[in-house]
Amino acid sequence: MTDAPRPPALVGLIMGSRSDWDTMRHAATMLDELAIPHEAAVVSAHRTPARLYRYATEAEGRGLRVLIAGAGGAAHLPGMAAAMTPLPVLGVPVESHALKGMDSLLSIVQMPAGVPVGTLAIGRAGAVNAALLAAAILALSDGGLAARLAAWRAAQTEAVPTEPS
Ligand code: RP5
Repeated sequence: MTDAPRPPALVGLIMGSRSDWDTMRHAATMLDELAIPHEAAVVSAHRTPARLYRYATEAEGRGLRVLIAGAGGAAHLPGMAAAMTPLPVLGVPVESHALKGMDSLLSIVQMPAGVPVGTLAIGRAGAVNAALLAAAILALSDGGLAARLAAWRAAQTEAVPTEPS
């Protein structure tokens, strides 16, 4: 028996380095939980600029609908991707060793007017929320996904205990 062909990716997860995967895997896990087809790639603004150019300029044509870009330090990846694609770009500041991700956050959030990046929190929370925000964007035109997202949120609410310990 052969595996069913995988549906084409709707979300592109990109990151500046393999070292970012420990953070960005949380976005991938959430996308998996919501059954959102996605792909992941290392695309560095500084070390592989030609790869970034190709990825960003081809993303929409390949069928991607949202990009999630994670980077740390001088985190130019989300902004440069946003400069080269009409797709919504969600930026995840990866926690850096030197400055605990403040450098990543400020690099990603402070975009000039006209080139928006939806900036999330530093680290795991940002990665998870980027996936949830991508899901909310896609759910606007996908009723099945809207239902899965609503169910996920209801389950989260249900799981919060009343007692502190
Ligand atoms: C950035 O530099 C990457 O996004 C990563 O967060 C940081 C460090 O990269 P490595 O030196 O670990 O490859 O471009």
